[in-house]
Amino acid sequence: RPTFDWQDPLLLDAQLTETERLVRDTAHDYAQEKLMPRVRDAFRHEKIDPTIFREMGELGLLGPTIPEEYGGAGLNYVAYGLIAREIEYVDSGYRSMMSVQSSLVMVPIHEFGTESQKRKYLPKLARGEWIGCFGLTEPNHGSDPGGMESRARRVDGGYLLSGNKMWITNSPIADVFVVWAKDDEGQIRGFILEKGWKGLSAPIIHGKVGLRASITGEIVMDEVFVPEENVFPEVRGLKGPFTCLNSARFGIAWGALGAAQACYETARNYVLERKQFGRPLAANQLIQKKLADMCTEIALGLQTVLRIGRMKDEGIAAVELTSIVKRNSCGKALDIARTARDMLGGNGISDEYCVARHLVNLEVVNTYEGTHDIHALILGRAITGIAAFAN
Ligand code: TGC
Ligand code: FAD
Repeated sequence: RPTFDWQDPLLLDAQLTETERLVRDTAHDYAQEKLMPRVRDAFRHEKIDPTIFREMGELGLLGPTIPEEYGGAGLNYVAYGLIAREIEYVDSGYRSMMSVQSSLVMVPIHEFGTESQKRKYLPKLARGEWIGCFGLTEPNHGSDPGGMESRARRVDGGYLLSGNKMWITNSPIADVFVVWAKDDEGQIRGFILEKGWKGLSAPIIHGKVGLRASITGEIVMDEVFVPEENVFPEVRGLKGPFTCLNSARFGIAWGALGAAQACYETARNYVLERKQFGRPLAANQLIQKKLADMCTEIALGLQTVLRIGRMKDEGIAAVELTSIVKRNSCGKALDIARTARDMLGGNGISDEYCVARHLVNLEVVNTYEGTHDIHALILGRAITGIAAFAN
């Protein structure tokens, strides 16, 4: 009879194309050989290594869905998800660096940018020569970005941008800033800013207890002049930033399951080795139930993200599906990380093991790109036709 594979019970691998497997293996080898040896110290000391962008760029891991003519790898969404999963198996912070660059910076430039914006920015971002960030959240507007206070005042030859963005991944080391602000008509517009422009700064936010291998900062704009050629010409309203979020949230849905897998595998190996009361912890029913729950949730979660990836690739995925998987993967991964942390006892607290690090990272991942509850409300609106978050 067929044998049970505890790491891949539903045989995800067999459902992938040859190209997808190749991409997965490339991301896997990179993550294990180059990221894994760095992560403990990076997390412990909040140490950010910008060369990671160039390393990822060389392997085609940045902007993988962007067409080759603009420097991307021209891959499908499933391949993007597989990359996110391999990177986040090591650390959510590294996946954050990758997914902001890919989905939140390269996708809007590709979707909404002019031909010259695409030619100027995308190849350098794809190679990791330039680092990008995405400014939507503000100190007073997180879940409700539509209330943003940043303003873009029309002036001769362009716009003057003023306002503050908060909690922005990559901003202190960014060369390219995709920022959203309201114009004189109160419409949300997208702008590409560059490091060094007068009035633009990006102070670092210290003291994060999670996602410490990824740098986070503010974006402060004091009458920054943005020339017309750096404005997205057509897109108006929240559709702009939300289009980027559709892609990034999908990547997170895969990525969080990578972190969950790392916790599950670590917990399994630990309880097989560790003896209490004269026998391995793994011999106890309570322990086995925890492993069974982890294995089940990861396997079911992976089938769902794969299905939604295929639907995205066919162009038939409603945006609300992304809320189903972003919410489910993050919530389940967080539960798995907490349980794994518990199963390792005191050792689960040490950063010599990955579980506590994944746990605090996943608290962030469950919050950014729409909190767990905000995604419930997006789904609630789709199910009932009533927006619970609106007036
Ligand atoms: P709502 O009325 O729903 O929509 C306004 C306009 O946007 C359109 N739209 C979408 N378009 C494309 N994709 C989607 N998913 C879309 N959802 C909505 C919609 O059709 C409408 O267009 P139009 O033309 O009619 O104007 O707007 P709302 O203000 O009522 O929305 C409420 C809510 C809760 C759904 C929304 O604001 C929300 O999703 N809030 C969460 C905020 C969020 O996710 N922020 C993320 C910031 S970036 C980040 O966290 C990066 S972390 C990255 C990392 O480090 O990995
Ligand atoms: P709030 O919106 O104040 O929410 C607080 C709580 O209230 C949450 O539990 C929420 O679910 C709940 N809540 C809110 N509204 C409702 C409602 N109507 N009904 C019920 N409950 C509600 N943003 C960017 O733009 N770019 C980035 O690169 C980026 N990177 C980030 C990196 C990190 C490390 C972190 C922590 C955040 C990042 N963010 C980024 C911001 C992130 O998207 C926001 O933190 C997130 O959207 C939540 O917004 P908030 O923090 O203002 O919380």
